[in-house]
Amino acid sequence: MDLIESKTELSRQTAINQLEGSIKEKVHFLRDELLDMIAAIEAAIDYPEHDVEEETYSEMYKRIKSLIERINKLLEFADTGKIIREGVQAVILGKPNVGKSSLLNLMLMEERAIVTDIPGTTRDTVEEYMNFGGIPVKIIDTAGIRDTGDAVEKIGVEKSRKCAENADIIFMMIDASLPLSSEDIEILEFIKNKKSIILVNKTDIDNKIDFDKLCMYTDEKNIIYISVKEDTGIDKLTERFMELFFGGEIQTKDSVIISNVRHKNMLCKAAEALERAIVTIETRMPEDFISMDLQEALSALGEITGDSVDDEIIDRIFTRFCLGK
Ligand SMILES: Nc1nc2c(ncn2[C@@H]2O[C@H](COP(=O)(O)OP(=O)(O)OP(=O)(O)O)[C@@H](O)[C@H]2O)c(=O)[nH]1
Ligand SMILES: [Mg+2]
Repeated sequence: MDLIESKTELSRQTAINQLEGSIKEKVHFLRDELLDMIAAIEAAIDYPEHDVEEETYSEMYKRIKSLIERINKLLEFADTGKIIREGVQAVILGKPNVGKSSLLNLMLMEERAIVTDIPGTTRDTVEEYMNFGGIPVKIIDTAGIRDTGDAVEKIGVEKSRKCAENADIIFMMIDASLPLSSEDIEILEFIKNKKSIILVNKTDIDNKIDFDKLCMYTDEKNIIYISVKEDTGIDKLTERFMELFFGGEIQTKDSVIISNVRHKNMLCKAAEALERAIVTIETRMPEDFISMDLQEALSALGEITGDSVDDEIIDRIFTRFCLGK
């Protein structure tokens, strides 16, 4: 199963749900094992007079190592992007020849789309997935928008518009070496009430763009001067994009993404806590220190499955060791 191959919205959603479900299930098993270990340690600490199965340091060491390995597997899975493939949809929009495909190539660091100085080069949308400032992004290059008699180009232009309608954010590009044209204005009007960043490109040639006029269409913080050719200003774009995203201003239709990014963070947190437990064991610190590290991992994983820690441990000690009964 691959999210990219999911052609329809329904199958894509199903794919995501299955993925979510299978991750939760795996995390649930990890937690179960952690709970067992914590219960054993706590029982040994709290009720030394009872005959509690004694977990040896080396057995715990092995079990924790195996847990770390399994968490890292899940993280690998996250890193290959299957979880985060359906990230923020960012669409590069603009009239022909402003440098849209050049920007896509620069961001991906590969010659993904054809670039020429002939307006109307890109005829169809080009989609790729990338990590942009740590945020999973589906970046879409589009055919330059203009009135055209060419039947194929016309379809492409129509598709560009549709794509922009569905975008979480639009990167609208204009050419700084030319004054604003009616084509630019038409697109600016189109993006006016949409979340967008205006990229003034080709600043290595000239800047003929009236800044005040652009401010009529967006907040000035969303106007960024770049040169794709000289690779300048892209850092500012990344910065602004991150600001908008983390400020909650970019609304993804896919709330699942956020939770997946969160899942990933929680898995990392759990792995870190377990690594600390390993060190604790290696340095032969008292058992309650190990328990603390394990509980931290348990609580991080609980953020994914929606379980809280407190009562669980007590319950587990009683069910497993039948203490105090
Ligand atoms: N001087 C300069 N030229 C650039 C810059 N960015 C792109 N170009 C050139 O502008 C021309 C058009 O670039 P493309 O990336 O194909 O433009 P596009 O917007 O994708 O064009 P369409 O696909 O026709 O809509 C090419 O010759 C690029 O090399 C820039 O920052 N500075
Ligand atoms: Mg192009």
